[in-house]
Amino acid sequence: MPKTRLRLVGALAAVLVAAGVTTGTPAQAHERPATLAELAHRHGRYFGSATDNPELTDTAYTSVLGSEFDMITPGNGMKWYATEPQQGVFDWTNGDEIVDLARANHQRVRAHTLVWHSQLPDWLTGRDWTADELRAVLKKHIQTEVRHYRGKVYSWDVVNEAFNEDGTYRDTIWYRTLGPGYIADALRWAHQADPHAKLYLNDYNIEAVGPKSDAYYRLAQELKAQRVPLDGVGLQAHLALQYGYPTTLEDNLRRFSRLGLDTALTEVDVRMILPATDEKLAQQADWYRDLTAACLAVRRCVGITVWDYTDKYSWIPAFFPGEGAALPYDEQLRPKPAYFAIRQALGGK
Ligand code: 9MR
Repeated sequence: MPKTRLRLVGALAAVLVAAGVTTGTPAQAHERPATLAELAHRHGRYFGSATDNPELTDTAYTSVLGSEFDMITPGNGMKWYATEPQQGVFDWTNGDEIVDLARANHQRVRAHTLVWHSQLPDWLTGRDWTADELRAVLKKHIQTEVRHYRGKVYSWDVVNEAFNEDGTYRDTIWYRTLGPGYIADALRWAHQADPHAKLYLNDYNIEAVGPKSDAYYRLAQELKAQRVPLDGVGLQAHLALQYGYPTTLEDNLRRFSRLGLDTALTEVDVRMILPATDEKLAQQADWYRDLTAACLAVRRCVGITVWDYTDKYSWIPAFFPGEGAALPYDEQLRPKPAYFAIRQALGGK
């Protein structure tokens, strides 16, 4: 095209853009700041939040949940006590409610959790089982639940919190009765039931390199060597200002990546001893910024999920009396310094 014609076309385009004619997107779309999900997406990551059924009647809450995040984890609705309250009787009410809401909001779901020692129904914990009986109970639970959500969830936390702090196996009904092989069995059964779901092991206090994360590293190596279908390791990241930041987080994520595994920060919160001061909130913001940057720095760290997004619905005050203020939004659903620090780490304004 000759130069003058080019200049004319350019000028015309500028006029049309100024008039809002050519872009096809409403002018507000450009003014609205990008959401955490959109910012994370630019890095090929997701940004998620846990939620729980009782909160879903709070429309101010669900409005932010539905817009700011692109991955949802049910905090309780898919746990054993909720999904198989009597042996062989399954109840999908709470899990389905969250999956349906996520679908309506075009969000994916990190499903949580199939094999855990906690929040089990009484029929399961209230009697003794032989290994054969318990194996059959576990297989049926896993396969029925995974099949129910087949094609509807991105991933499963298949086994949750299997190790002690010193890296030995946690003494649970599963380990005691079935031995350590229950983990490989659970992964294989889940994979049969939904071959496309990403299968994770998930735990807390494994953000830093240390005895507990070493145990996961060794187990992951073994499982990979045996071709057990393991896709990722979830680092819960329930952090506390008074215990210090896990400075080896990035190295730790990287060593799992090198094994050919995905990693994710799955239940992030950063609690503090109350009252929350400006200083503590600023330190908390630094931690959120740093952990976000650590995930972005490691190729196979696929995303970050906060363990609910607002202090209004955090689990912390009930479990750690005198502590709280752990999440990026305060109890009035106002973004805190931590929220802006995450945005900054994600390259947003
Ligand atoms: O957020 C969950 C809370 O509502 C429950 O009361 C609690 C019971 O243990 O479980 C919470 O979620 C846990 C998650 O399932 C596994 N990692 C630790 C989380 C916080 O306890």
